[in-house]
Amino acid sequence: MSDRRSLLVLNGPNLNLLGTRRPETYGNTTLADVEAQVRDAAEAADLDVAFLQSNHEGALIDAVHAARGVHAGIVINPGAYSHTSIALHDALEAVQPLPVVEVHISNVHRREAFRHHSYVSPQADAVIVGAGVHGYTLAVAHLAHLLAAGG
Ligand code: DHK
Repeated sequence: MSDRRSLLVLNGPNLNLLGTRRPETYGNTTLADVEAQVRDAAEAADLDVAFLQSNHEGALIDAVHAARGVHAGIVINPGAYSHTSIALHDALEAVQPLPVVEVHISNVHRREAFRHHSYVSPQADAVIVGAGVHGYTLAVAHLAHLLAAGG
């Protein structure tokens, strides 16, 4: 078994449909493609990856809880739960000081007002918005940077 540090990459509801759902907003890249890109970026930083998508709030919360003591950081695109889930906020708070990077593929600030607030952002060390699926690679790079700086 590898003793490399690992990242948990979480995707919330509807992101399993990436590539076919509103391509004008989210692009044509599938979640499988995103996973491959994330694995490449993590490999380059000498990190392992656990990649999970769920349409269920409780499953995402369980995954956050289980990250403690197992993963060195979390990348999370909470999908619409960003805008609704105090429970996800509390779960991320409960696993601090695990570093967290929140990703939104689209620029939520150019979209409907209900997407402008995220309950997750106060728990995130960084928020990457509007960079398309490249945001996941940026998030991995930022976590690698934090881990290299902080040990
Ligand atoms: C993804 C979603 O599914 C939306 O509910 C969010 C986010 C935006 C994204 O841009 O990745 O509002």
